[in-house]
Amino acid sequence: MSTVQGRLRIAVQKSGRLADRSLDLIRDAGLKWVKGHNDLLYRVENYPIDLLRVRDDDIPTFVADRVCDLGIVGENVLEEGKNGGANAAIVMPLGFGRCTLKIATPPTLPYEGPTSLEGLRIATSYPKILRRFLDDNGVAADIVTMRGAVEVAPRLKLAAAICDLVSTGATLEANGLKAQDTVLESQAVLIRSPIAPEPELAELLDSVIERMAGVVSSQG
Ligand code: PRT
Ligand code: ZN
Repeated sequence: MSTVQGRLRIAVQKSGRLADRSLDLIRDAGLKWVKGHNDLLYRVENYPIDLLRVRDDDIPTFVADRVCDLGIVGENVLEEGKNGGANAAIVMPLGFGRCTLKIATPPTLPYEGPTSLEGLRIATSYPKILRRFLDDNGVAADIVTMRGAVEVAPRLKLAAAICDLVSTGATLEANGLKAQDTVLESQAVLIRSPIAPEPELAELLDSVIERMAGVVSSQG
């Protein structure tokens, strides 16, 4: 899918945990946008660039297909979205949106490592990443995919354990669950399309990436 429009596009989360920090980074890199009457698209005034504001889950596909040239998304979403084809590539980690995808268990389940999950049902919003973790550890277990509220699954007897994102740990604690093994460490990353932009935009793309890298490194 090529977009012959003479403008670069950057995909950012419309609202949620990464939305504000993503726009901060883009602003600090020197891009000035105006909010259009169209909520989906913010137009950058000082460069031929548009910001596409979407659900984070859509960002890897948009960037893989070059609907957008760049995107900002959590590594967890990027990993889960990989489809075996030409995927978006990570340009650099951005140092925000940090979290850890963890196995967590109720006190009634003795846990001594991944093999303790053998034959059990595990609830998660990240079935592909969890399956790879289980396979890597030689564990056969059932996965129940839930869109949200994964932490209530053990109480509802939907699953014996869960695999969910953790940042402060407050959600696990409130639900009487204990964090166990780490399945994936994640943070927001800048991704770029495997498909090059029109030649006249290539230099601009490189310079935007360079300026974002400068902002990230200045933040330590
Ligand atoms: O609407 P859209 O689909 O765009 O947003 P979303 O609801 O799918 O995602 P959102 O905004 O919740 O999160 C966006 C990204 O932020 C995630 O993909 C992660 O990369 C990152 N992130 C960082 C987190 C967390 N920290 C986090 N704590 N995403 C989710 N959580 C949830 C977690 O699932 C659990 O429910 O927060 C709860 C745990 O938090 P603590 O602090 O209690 O441990
Ligand atoms: Zn999402």
